[in-house]
Amino acid sequence: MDKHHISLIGVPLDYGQSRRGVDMGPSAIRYAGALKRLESIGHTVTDEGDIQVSAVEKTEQDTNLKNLDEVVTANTELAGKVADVIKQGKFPLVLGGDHSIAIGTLSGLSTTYKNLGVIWYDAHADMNTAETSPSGNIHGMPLAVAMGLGHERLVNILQGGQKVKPENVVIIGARSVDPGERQLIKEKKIKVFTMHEIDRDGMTAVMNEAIEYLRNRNVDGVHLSLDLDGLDPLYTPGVGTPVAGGISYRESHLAMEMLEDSGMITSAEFVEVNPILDEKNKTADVAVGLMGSLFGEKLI
Ligand code: B3U
Ligand code: MN
Ligand code: MN
Repeated sequence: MDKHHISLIGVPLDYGQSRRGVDMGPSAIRYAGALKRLESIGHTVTDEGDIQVSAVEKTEQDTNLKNLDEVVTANTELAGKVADVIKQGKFPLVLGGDHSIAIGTLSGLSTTYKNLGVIWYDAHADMNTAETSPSGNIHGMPLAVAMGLGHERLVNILQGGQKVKPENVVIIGARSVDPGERQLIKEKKIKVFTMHEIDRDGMTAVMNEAIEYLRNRNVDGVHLSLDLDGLDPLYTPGVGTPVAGGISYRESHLAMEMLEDSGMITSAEFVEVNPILDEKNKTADVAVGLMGSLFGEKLI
């Protein structure tokens, strides 16, 4: 995989949650200058355009897997696209869209990576299933699905079974975890750095430990799944489910720089940017800034 040849894939999907507007995330991130920013660092960038998502108005559904059909359709297409991009040796950089798109991204990645590491940068654990979800929103389920848990139509996208091993997952920034997720984290012994560890040990120690942990797992690639609500809503107000007390702007840049220095990241996605809830595209600007750090932009 050539980190210097990046493929941008937009996924204008908002069916994985209940607030409209996150489907405009890819446009907002492009508008904030993602392409130019990455090119200015010296990378070659191909914009693959957007995955097709039907724009039908949602109706209220009494189900614990809201908009399942739409989420499955878009993620199936995304998975195929991601699989193609890696086969061409390019770095997939996926722009959300709500976090349910990680289901497609990870399915696509699993065609090549057999021992993939995942860094889940998020206020939430996204490890619910239809049985444990308090909302029925699929964006709260993708990490469980990637581990092979959840509705079969989600688990079987592209190919059946587990796409990511629980012991290869590191969650960073968690501070809003549901009871069912907490149980699953314990059962699967997931490595989680909550805000407690970040406050107590500092981001440098947390990232060093996360990188070391994944190295010891002998992963054949590492996917960064970055939910902008991992940061404090002071910096990224344009997200559907903001949670106070989050990771700072500076800690996040440091984390991205340390991941770049580690040389281990082989794919990434930036999700949950909702321009309707945002203040002058601030959240998309932060996303693009973080991409700069992740792809090697230097301060001097
Ligand atoms: N855990 C809750 C809330 C949530 C998950 N992901 C986001 N919000 N962004 C749920 O609905 O599963
Ligand atoms: Mn998330
Ligand atoms: Mn989240």
